[in-house]
Amino acid sequence: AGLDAGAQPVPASAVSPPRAAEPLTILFASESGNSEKLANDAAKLARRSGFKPRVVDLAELDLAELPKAKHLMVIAATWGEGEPPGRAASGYADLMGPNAPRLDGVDFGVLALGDTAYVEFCAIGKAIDARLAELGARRAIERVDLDLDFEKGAAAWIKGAVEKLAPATPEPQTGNVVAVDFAGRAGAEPSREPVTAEVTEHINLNSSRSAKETIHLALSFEDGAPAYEPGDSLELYPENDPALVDQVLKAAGLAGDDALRRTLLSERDITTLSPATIDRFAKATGHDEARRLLDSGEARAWIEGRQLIDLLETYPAALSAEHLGDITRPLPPRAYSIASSRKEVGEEAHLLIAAVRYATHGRARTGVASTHVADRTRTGAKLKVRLKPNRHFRLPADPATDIIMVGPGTGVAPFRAFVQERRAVGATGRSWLFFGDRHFTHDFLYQLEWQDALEDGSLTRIDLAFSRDQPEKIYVQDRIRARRRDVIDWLEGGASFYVCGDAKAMAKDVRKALVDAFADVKAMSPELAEDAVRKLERDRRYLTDVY
Ligand code: 2AM
Repeated sequence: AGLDAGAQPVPASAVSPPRAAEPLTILFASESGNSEKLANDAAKLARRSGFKPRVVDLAELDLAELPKAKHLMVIAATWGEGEPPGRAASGYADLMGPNAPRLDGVDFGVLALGDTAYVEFCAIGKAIDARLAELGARRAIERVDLDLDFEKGAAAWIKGAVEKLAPATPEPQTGNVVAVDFAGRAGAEPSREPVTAEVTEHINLNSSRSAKETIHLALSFEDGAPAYEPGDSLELYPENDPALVDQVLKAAGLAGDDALRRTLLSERDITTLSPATIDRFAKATGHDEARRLLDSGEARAWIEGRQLIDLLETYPAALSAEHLGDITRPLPPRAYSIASSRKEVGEEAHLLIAAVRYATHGRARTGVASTHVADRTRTGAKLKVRLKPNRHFRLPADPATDIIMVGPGTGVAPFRAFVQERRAVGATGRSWLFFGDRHFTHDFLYQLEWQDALEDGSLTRIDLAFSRDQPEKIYVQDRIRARRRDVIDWLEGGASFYVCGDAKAMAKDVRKALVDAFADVKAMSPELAEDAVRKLERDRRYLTDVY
């Protein structure tokens, strides 16, 4: 009882669906949990509308079952450069592949989540939408593609989809039926409301001679820390660089507009440039040249390494404040893996944030949230944060289970939480960390803590890969290869394997090293070795938190 704390009383008909409730399959493909949460929200709403919903992760889909779904709702995220969420990769490949079954008689609709900062915006949702139709399913609901600020659009799409798919003779509906709490305040889940945190520690863990700057941030909370678990993230609501805000205002011919300046500082995304941004810019300004850039097909190449300021300076136009509002999207929060366990740090949460700085097209660029923290936040400052649970990146339920953790750079953050947690509960399972960064002397994040952990036994073993301390690059995957016998031995003993950090290269290279390790140690064919890793993934013993 009381699970739906925020919901209104609902009529009995909606609480107990008719016996012949319509089955509804809600299929999701999720990386960071947004699609999964929406799928669960949709299920709640559908249940109240007389459906018998079944929520299925594309990562676990039995494709042969799909034709039996009469109603199919798909909520699919696109990850990085147009890729499916890692966990769902093989399920997605199967759906796209030649052995996918016919889906005649299935009604479907797709909700696509993505990020317009990437060129292949919502590519996976689009592809699934096309594929389902190709397999003979009937598109009952038009697809909608949503950017990072998806919450309202998603709630509206789900409500519309449930209504459209609803059985021909629906249960009598009242306003209460749709009064679902999309903010996810169900009693069983921790609060996901944004809260204010105070910075109590702000320490650069790299030495002053390092090229890197990685900030250890300790946050405290007036009303207690959000109820996070090791593996969860905190979303941080950043502010833009004031100097960049001023450049944007100047380029738009709006310097001196203080109200707009405040809005741009904390509410609008003034860095991301996408074809959609250029399109909105061309519409707002009637700028022919910007329109020609889009029409020429060169826009994607031009966007590479460029940001909104480049657009404004390349295609000068006098803009109104309203134009700027139309062109930019809301400033999204950035998620960081929590680096602490509440069992060790109490009502605090620790984050590990690497300052992002680089130069492209002759201009210095900075990561919005990371330099907000590194450059414009000090001890005593307030930050707005929100808990982002990640129930797919969890310690084994049994503390006697061994764990192998691979976390170079800031990827080590959740493993500090894991080790703290396992120390606090007196876990008996062994823990093995693979850490890497550039230089031992400058970049060994939390070095003393790992040494302590080795001493007190909460860390059994550490292997280090300092990439730039010798002429040739040495990475964590090279250490895994070198230790492959022990790695496979631990896995055969039931260990779970965790990877956190860079998604583009590192996570793929590490996975490949593990496949190769199986092939070599177990004298398996490459195909069987791949299957062995897939089995670990399916059994949730190979878990990733990558970005
Ligand atoms: P590099 O910067 O010398 O290339 C943390 O950022 C560490 O990850 C650094 O030592 C970095 O090395 C390393 N790194 C870069 N690319 C990697 C990859 N593909 N796989 C594993 N580690 C990588």
